Amino acid sequence: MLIATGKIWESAMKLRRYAGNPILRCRGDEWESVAVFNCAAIQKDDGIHVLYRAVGDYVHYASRLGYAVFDRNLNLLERSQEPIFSPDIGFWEMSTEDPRLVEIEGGVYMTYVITPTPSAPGAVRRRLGIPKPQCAAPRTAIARVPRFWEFERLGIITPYNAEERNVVLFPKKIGEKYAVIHRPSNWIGPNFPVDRPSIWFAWLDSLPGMMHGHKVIMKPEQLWEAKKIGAGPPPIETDMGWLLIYHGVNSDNIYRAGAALLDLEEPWRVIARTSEPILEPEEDYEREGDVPNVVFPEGAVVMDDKLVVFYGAADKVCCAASISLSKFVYHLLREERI
Ligand code: BMA
Repeated sequence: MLIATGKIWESAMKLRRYAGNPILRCRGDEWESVAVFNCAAIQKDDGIHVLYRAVGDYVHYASRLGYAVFDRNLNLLERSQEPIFSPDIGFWEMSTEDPRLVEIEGGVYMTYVITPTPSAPGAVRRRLGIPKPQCAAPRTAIARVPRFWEFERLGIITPYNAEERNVVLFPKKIGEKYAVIHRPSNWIGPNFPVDRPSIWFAWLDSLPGMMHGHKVIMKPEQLWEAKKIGAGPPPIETDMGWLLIYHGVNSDNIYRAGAALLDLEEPWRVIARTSEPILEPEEDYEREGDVPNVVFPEGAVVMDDKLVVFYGAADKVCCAASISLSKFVYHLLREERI
C-alpha cells in the first residue's frame, strides 16, 4: 500500500525527461562553443521560443544569449548562428546570464542577470587553474522583447544593495500592481527574517520600477534545498494558485528542482510545497558537465494539459522534461505520499 501510493506520487510529480535530451548542445568554436545552458521559454505563434545562456571561453566566461525555436514536439526548427543578446558595456554588462521570459499584457519581457565581473564556476577554475577573481555582485535587469531578436533594455530592477540572480515577473498584475519573485542572496542574518538565501515577493509599480513591499515567500526547509533556494521559471497561473517551480541546493552543491503553489491574490502565502524534488540530477548529462550535478529550470510552457519545463543541466547543455499539469497540481495540493 505504501509503495503503491509512493508510485502514484512519483508518476504525477516527477518530471519526465524528453527522450531527445539534451535539446541543445554547444557548437562551433566561438560564442557558444563551451556551454549552452539555463534556457528560458515562451510559446508564441505555435513555436516554442527559447533563449539560452551561451559561453564561448573559460577564461572570460562572459555569457551571451542564443536563440532557438522548437515545435510542440520539441523538434528544433531554427537556431541563431549569432548571439541574439550580448553584454553592453554602456550598461556595465560584462556578462548577461540566466534569462527568463514572460508575457505580460501582450508584451514579452525578459529578466536577465548582469555580472560585472564574470568568472568560470569554481569547478572549472579548479580544473584549469584559473584564479578566483574579485567578484562584484550580480544584479538583475529587465528588457522588453518586441521580437526575439530585438531587445529594449529597461534597466536594473533589483534593490541596490542586493545580490540577485533569480528574479521572475508574474505574467499579470496582481490587483493594480506588477509583482516579482526574487532571491536577494545577501539578505540573510540577524537583520533579516531568514538565515539562508530564500525566495521573496515584491511589488513593482511600473516596468521597470523599484521593488518594494518585500515579503519572504519561503525559506529552505528540506535537506536537498538546505543551502539556498531560488525561483525557476516565472509563476504559472492555475485555478488553484500560482505554480512556482524552483531550485534548491544542498550542502554538497547539488541543484534539484521543487514546486510550490502560491495564493493567487496574496502570492507570498504558500498553499502547498513539495517536500521531495520533482527533478534531480540522474542522467549523465546532468551529473557531468562544467558544474556537475545541476538541474536548473528557467522556462516553462503549458500545451493543453502538458507542462514542459526547460532546464540547464550541469552548466553545459539545455534539456526539457514534462508532466500533466492537472495531475501535478492535484497531487501537490494533497502531497499524497504516505
Ligand atoms: C547559479 C548560476 C547559474 C548556474 C548555477 C549552477 O549561481 O550561476 O547560472 O547554472 O549557479 O552552477
